[in-house]
Amino acid sequence: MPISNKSKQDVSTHSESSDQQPTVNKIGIHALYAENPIAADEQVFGRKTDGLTRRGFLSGFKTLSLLLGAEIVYGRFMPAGLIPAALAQTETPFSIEGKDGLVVLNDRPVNAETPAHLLDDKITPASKLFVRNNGIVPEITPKDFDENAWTLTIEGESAAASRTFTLSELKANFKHYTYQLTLECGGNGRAEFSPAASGNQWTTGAVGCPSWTGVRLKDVLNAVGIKDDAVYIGYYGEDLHLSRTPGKAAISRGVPIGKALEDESLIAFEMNGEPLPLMNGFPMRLMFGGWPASTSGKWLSKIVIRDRVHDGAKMGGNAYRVPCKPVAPGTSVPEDEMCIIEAMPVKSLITYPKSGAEHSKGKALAVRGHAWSGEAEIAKVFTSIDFGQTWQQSALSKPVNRHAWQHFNVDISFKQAGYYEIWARAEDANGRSQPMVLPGWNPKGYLNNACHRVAVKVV
Ligand SMILES: Nc1nc2c(c(=O)[nH]1)N[C@H]1C(S)=C(S)[C@@H](COP(=O)(O)O)O[C@H]1N2
Ligand SMILES: [Mo]
Repeated sequence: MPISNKSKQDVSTHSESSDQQPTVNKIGIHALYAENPIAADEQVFGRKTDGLTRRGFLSGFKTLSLLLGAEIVYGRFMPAGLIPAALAQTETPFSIEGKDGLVVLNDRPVNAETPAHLLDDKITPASKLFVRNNGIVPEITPKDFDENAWTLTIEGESAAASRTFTLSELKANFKHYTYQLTLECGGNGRAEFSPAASGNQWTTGAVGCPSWTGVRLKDVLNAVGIKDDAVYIGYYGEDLHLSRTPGKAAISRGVPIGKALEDESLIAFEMNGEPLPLMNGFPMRLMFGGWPASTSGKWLSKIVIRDRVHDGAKMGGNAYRVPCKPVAPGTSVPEDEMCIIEAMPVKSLITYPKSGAEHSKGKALAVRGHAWSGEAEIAKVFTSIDFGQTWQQSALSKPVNRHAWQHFNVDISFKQAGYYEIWARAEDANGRSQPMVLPGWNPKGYLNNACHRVAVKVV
């Protein structure tokens, strides 16, 4: 299975110091591991593990250590079939106006993610927020933009009336609120699924947590009037379907009315005190913190209040839905056994050090990152440097508001020089945590909240 995605790291870039077989050069390391992780271990690194524990090394320890440039100190615990974190990162620079250091996954439509170390800020700057477009970005010129010319219409079976507001009216007639809200694509982490899931091969960077200013969706919906039978809202934006068919939506998703009426659910027109970047939905978008970002409609022009689950584009089939009950990898699941993704699961990201960093043995390494969950506040974050054998609890901040990510930091000491992986694992107030390996397989590769891993070479 050849892969064409240019962000996939080709093993050939690491081949100089190793004795790999030539076939490896034709296929990316993720694809190779996705096909058969144990065979990939052997093919790439000559690695064999204990058949019972599936950890450690019967062979290949030297090759892999050589490739990583240091001895794998906790090698006896290293799980089989796991791409070393040092080799799993992607590094293709991307340039779109106003974005800095993002990695391109696709340019038609534009999709770009942020390398973990560039998400180090507590409040994600606009230049570091990922971009996920399903269609063609509307032709709007943010400079000299006329706020009287952009309208938002509220209608639908369960709207008491149909009303249209200009952006200036929305800004003038409703109170403004500011919240820091986590925006994460439901497919963040998809690259690791096996069998491989189609779609953008996000690694860890389809997430960010800027500060958003706007009006409360509930204030606007209540001003129009919500009928008693309302169950859902749906959005429409001004982007075009890739086919450029007039009137055909690229995406039109929504949330249950309960989520729509939360205080933090916004019609947002500012990110970090500035107008939204065009790519992130200028001049206004929905913002539902902690839910799949596909619910946060960009270039917003219409909201429908529905008496049934919204049935717009990408609400059905395998789109943003997962099997209601766990299934074996590769299973084909009937429509009626698929459930819409609601809150995103517990997750964390190490933003310092950058994976692959060198650190000197003499001093402790100050590790930091963020943790979040769409369901509940994060209660604890742990890190491990021995492939999950032991865990150290880190310091953790409170969220500035509901659905904002939290920050953790911990000083880690290393007794011996060598190759290490730092793993992070968060746990929320309901006791829900992150798996160390891939969670439940689903056809489109959503909801991968496996522990984040970064490589560190201690010298
Ligand atoms: N109108 C519109 N809204 C949209 C999309 C889109 O393609 N069109 N993509 C959705 C998806 S799948 C995601 S992950 C987020 C991405 O938001 P961002 O590009 O601001 O990071 O926007 C959501 N809202
Ligand atoms: Mo998404």
